[in-house]
Amino acid sequence: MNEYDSCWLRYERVPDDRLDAYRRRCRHAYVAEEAPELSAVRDELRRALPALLGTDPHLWQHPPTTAEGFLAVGTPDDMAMIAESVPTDVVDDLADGGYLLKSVTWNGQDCLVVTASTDRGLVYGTFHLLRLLNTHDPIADLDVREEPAYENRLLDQWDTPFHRSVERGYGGESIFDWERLPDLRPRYEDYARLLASVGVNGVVFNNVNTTKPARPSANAAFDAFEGWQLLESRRLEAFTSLASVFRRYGIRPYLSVNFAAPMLVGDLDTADPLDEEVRAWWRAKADEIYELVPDFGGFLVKADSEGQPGPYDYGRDHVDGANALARVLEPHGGRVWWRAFVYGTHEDRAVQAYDTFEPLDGDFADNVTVQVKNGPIDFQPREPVSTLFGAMPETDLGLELQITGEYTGQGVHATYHLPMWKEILDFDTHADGPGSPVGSLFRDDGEGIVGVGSVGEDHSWTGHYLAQANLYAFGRMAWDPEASAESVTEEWVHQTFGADEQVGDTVTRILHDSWEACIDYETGGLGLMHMMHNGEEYLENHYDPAPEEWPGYHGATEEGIGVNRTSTGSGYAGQYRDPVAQRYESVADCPEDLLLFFHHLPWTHELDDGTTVVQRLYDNCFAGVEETKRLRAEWQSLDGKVDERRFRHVAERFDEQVAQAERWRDVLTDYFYNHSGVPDEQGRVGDD
Ligand code: GCW
Repeated sequence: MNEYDSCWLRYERVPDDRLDAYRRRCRHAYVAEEAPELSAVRDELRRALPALLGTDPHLWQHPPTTAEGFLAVGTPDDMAMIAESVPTDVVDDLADGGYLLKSVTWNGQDCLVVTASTDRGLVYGTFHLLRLLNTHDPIADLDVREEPAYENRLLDQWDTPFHRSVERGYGGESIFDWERLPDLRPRYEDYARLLASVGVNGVVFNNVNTTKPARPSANAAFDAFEGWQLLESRRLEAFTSLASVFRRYGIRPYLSVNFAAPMLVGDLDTADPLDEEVRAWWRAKADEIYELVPDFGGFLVKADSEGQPGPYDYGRDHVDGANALARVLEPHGGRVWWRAFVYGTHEDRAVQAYDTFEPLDGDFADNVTVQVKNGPIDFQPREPVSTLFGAMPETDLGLELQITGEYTGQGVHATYHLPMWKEILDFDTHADGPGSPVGSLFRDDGEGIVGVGSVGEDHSWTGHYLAQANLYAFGRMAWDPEASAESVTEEWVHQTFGADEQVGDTVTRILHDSWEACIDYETGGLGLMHMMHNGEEYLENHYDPAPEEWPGYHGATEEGIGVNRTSTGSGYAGQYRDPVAQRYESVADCPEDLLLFFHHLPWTHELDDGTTVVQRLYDNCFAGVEETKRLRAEWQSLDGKVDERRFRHVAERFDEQVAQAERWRDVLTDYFYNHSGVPDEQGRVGDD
C-alpha cells in the first residue's frame, strides 16, 4: 500500500526479543488447497511474515515434511496434523466464521494451527494470528476459540456509483470506479483485507439513495447515470469482478435497489409489489444476479423515505414491499435488508419508525431483516436508543450504526464512536425483563450489525487518520460486543502507531475522551440535538452550527428549552417498555444527558446539583472547547514520535476542530442567551 495508508495492517518488524519465538512457529506455513479464501490467506502470509519476521517463508500447499516448526492453516480434513491437534467436534460446532488458534508440538517441533470449519473462518483466524504478531503478544501457549456474536456484520457504502461521490463520506471520492469495471484497482483488495481483518462479512456497494447523486460529479457525463442502473445486465456483469475480489476475503456482496426498478430498469408501468408482472420481473432479475454472483447477499432497500419510491406509492405497506423482494431472493439464500428509517408525517419524527413498524411484527418473511438506526432521529452525537429494539420479537432486526461522522465533525474532528456504540449496546431495553441489553439482540440467524461506511480515496482512507479507529472498532465490536472498549482501542493503536507506550497511551486517551467533548460543544450535553446547518441540496452541511434552522429539534422558546416527548407531548417516551418508559417520562428520573430530549423545561429549572439548565448548557459548551484544546495539546506532545505525514495531518485537523468547537460554543451560547435572557454566571456569554 503506497498511494494510501496501510491503516492497521502495517506489518512492521517485530522486536528482537520476540523474533525467535515467532520464527520458530511461523518461519514456514502450510495453507491447505486453493479455495478463493485460502489463496487470500496465502497472499496475506506472503505480505506479512517477511515484513514481521524478516524471513522468506516457505508456503506449502501440501502437508509439509520438514524438520522445522511451521504454521498450518486449514480445516481438520486438510491435514492429519491439524485433525490430531484440535478437538474436531469443537471445530465442527463453530458458527460460520469461527476458528481456533492453537500452539502445538508436532514431530517434536513448535507449530501453530489455525483451523475452522469454513474457509471464511480460516481468513479470520489468520488475521487474528497476525494481529497477535503485530501487537507482540506471546504465542507459545495459544489456545484461542473465537466465534462471531452476530451472523451478519455488514458495511453499507453510501457511495454513489458513477459519480464517485460518497454521501456523508469524508474520506474523498468513492474508491469504486464502476465505469471502469470489470477492471480492478488494487485498492479494492486492500479494502477487502481491512474489512476481513476485523470480521466484516458483507458489503452493500451502493448508496440507499439510488435516485440521487450526493452532488453532481465533476464529470457532467456521469450525471446521466443513476444508482439504480447497477441492476442493468451489463452493469451486473461488470459487478462480478468486484464481487470476486471480496469473495476471497469471505465478504458477500449486496446491492441497494430502487423499489421502482421494474419501471426504471425494466419497462413496466408499475412497481406495485403485488402485481404479477412486477413479481416476475424481480424474480428474473434475482435469477440473473445469482447466475452471475452465486454468493450474492441480497438487497438493501430504503423505501418511502426521503423521496425514495416504495410500496406506499401503490397503497401497499412495508410488509408487502419487503416480502415481494424476499420471495425472489429466498430460493437463492438471499436476504432483504429493509430500512426502518422513515419519517415525515408526524410532528415529532422520533415516534414514526416505531409507529410504522411495530404493528408489522411477525408479518415479515423469514429472509427479511428490518434495519434500524441506533436512535430515533439520525446519528446525532448522543441519542436515546431506538424504541424498536426489543419491540419486534418476531422479526429479524439489524442495528445500523454510523462509522462515518456525519454529525460528529465529519472528517475533520477526531471523534471516536466506540464509546457511543458501547453505551448503545449496553443499554437495557428490558425487552425480556431486566438484563436485556441492546447488544443481546440481533443474535438470531438473519440478524446482525450494520455500519455506514467511511472510506474514500484519501491517503488516510477515512479523511482523518484517527478516524480509521472507527472502522476498526466497528468490525471488532460487531464480532465481539463484550470486548472492552479499552482493549479494542489498544489493539488498534498498537497496530497503527507501533509499540511506543507514550504514543499508545496518548492516542488512546484522545480517542476515549473525544466523544464527550464533541457532545459538549455541539449540543450542550443535556440531550439537545440537530442544531446543525442543513445547507442546500448537494451541499448538505450538517457540520456548522445553526440552531435557528430547526427549532423543532430543540424546542427553544423564551420560557424554556427541550422537546416534550412524554405523555403530555409526542408520547415517544411511552414507546419504551417499563421501567424505561417511566424513567424517561419523569423529569426527576430522566438521566441528565437526555433530559432535554424528553422534556421541555424552564431555562432556570434546577438540575440535581442545583445548577440551572441554561447555566449547565453554557458550562458544557465552554468545557467542550477546553477539552478539545486539551486533546490537541495531547496530540502535539507526540511531535517527533509519530511520522511527519500523520502527525501534521492530525495536528492541522485539531486546529480546525478547536476553531469549529469555538464557533459552536459561541453560536449556541448566544442562542441560549438570546432566548432565555439569563446571563452566564461567569460573564462569558452575551454582549461584551
Ligand atoms: O439523515 C439522512 C442523511 C442522508 C442519508 C439518510 C439515510 C443516505 O443525512 O445522507 O441518506 O439519513 O440514512 O437514509
